[in-house]
Amino acid sequence: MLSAVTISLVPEARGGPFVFWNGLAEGCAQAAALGFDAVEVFPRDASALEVSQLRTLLEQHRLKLAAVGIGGGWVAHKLTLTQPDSDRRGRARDFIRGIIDVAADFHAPAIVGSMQGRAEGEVTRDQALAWLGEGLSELGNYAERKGVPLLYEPLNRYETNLHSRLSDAAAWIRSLPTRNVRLLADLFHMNIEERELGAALQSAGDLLGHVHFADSNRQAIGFGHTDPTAVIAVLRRLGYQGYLSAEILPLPTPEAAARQAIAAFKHATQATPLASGSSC
Ligand code: LER
Ligand code: MN
Repeated sequence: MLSAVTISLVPEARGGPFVFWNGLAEGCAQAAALGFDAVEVFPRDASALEVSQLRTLLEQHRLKLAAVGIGGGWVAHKLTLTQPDSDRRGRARDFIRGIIDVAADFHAPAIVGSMQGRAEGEVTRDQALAWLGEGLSELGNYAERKGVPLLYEPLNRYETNLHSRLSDAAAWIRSLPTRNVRLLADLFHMNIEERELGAALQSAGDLLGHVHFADSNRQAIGFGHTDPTAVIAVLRRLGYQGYLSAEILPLPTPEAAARQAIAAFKHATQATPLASGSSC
């Protein structure tokens, strides 16, 4: 398993669960200094991502790109795959294709989280799921042609009413006419929605494509009350070799959050003792 830490490039997302906020250069330098394997980047849109700068920084710091979040499409542009206006749904797909193009150049997947939207107003849940399924199928196949999976992330009930549990989402994804959508398991959302983290991860099985490594209070693992032991045990049983990515609040400071996240990752995956001052 590999470690990753988040960098947000979206000013409108301030207050959100991302560790580094001061640009790619500073975020990559700090991630590398702390020993992360990769960064997960949250751009405003595809055109706002400085691809050549990112490539240089990743090479310079020997980092990989773990994934690219597409939530900027919702936060900054108010687009989702399930809006009643077909023109806006089309623009949402275009937006996501743009991110897939950029991410695929780095062999990284794009993440459909908040751009899944929700059923509300005139849009029933069945209708929203039909639109979401069409969107993910088309975009999943598009990503497949680029050689990368597409990640779909169930969110807690306060963020979506479409899929909030991994087992429901897994069954639904298996019913779609694409074989290229994988599940993102965010331990923060799961702490709200799942009866038991290990069993939920097990239900995702080989669909599991990415993990957001966040504690119950959305801080670094060890700052809340999640016991990562069972999580890691199940991930090992599943043969999961992907990322545990710290999509967490930058608390008490970005550096302290990142330091705790990498200490907890090493402790959980390599049985490394935690540095004094850390807990988990
Ligand atoms: C995105 O990865 C996520 O977890 C959402 O809660 C974004 O707010
Ligand atoms: Mn997440």
